[in-house]
Amino acid sequence: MKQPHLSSEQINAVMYRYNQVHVSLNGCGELKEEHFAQYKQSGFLAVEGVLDELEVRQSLQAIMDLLLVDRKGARLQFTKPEKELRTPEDRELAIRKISEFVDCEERLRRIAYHPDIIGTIRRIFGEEPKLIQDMALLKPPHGGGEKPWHQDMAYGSLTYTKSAIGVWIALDEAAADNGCMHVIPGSHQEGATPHYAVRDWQLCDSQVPVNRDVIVPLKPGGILFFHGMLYHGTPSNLSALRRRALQFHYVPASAEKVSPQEYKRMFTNEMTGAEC
Ligand SMILES: O=C(O)CCC(=O)C(=O)O
Repeated sequence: MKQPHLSSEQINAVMYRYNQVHVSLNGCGELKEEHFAQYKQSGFLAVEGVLDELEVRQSLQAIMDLLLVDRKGARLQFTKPEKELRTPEDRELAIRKISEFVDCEERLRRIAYHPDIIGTIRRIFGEEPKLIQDMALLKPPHGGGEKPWHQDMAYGSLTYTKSAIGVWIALDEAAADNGCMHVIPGSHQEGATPHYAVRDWQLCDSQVPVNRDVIVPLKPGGILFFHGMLYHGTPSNLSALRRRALQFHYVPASAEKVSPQEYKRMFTNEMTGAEC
């Protein structure tokens, strides 16, 4: 059952559920063994207040500088051709993603290697983490696009022999109506699932157990740590508020990339032939 003909409003209503709300922990200092055991079960761990106000403010300033002043070495992805974007407001409304900035933007590099983030991941992995991807994901008001349900490890650059961890950091308040994270608790235990090119590289809509969807609202500085196989997605931002976030991915230092053949076997319909 494809949903590409539906409007953003309809997709937000059909593919997402909003009434199961996860309650996050407060600060990495609260993390105990039981929370790491829960991470194993549910595939995610949400913690408010990891970044302080200054770190949030500096991260937002760094992102806006890359977007509006100097991109340095970073990649910018817009929803319209860049040459049509004449004003700062045009650029802000059309930006979707800024990536590959950790080597050129010191303020964001510091966040990627934040001691509380690295310490938490080290406890989950039981070994040193290696940063493999850095990006800012921006959902402008009044239409910032959906990221359909997917597993991050289905994206080739994140497919390693050991499970990756995504670290998603709210820089604006992320709430039900501006595109906060939605997760299917425990779905990482179902393993690699075929993805299809529908609205994006995504799980087949009909295979998403929307009745198990839990939302993870976060305040600025709050973080969602999640397993690379966890089903997750974000609906369109149809509100009047911005939703800007950072997302970093890490793998255990000993992990290696899987071969292209193995990737295809894991994340495409090569084995089953099932269509979406
Ligand atoms: O921030 C978002 O809107 C979606 C992030 C996400 O799930 C991803 O890029 O893998």
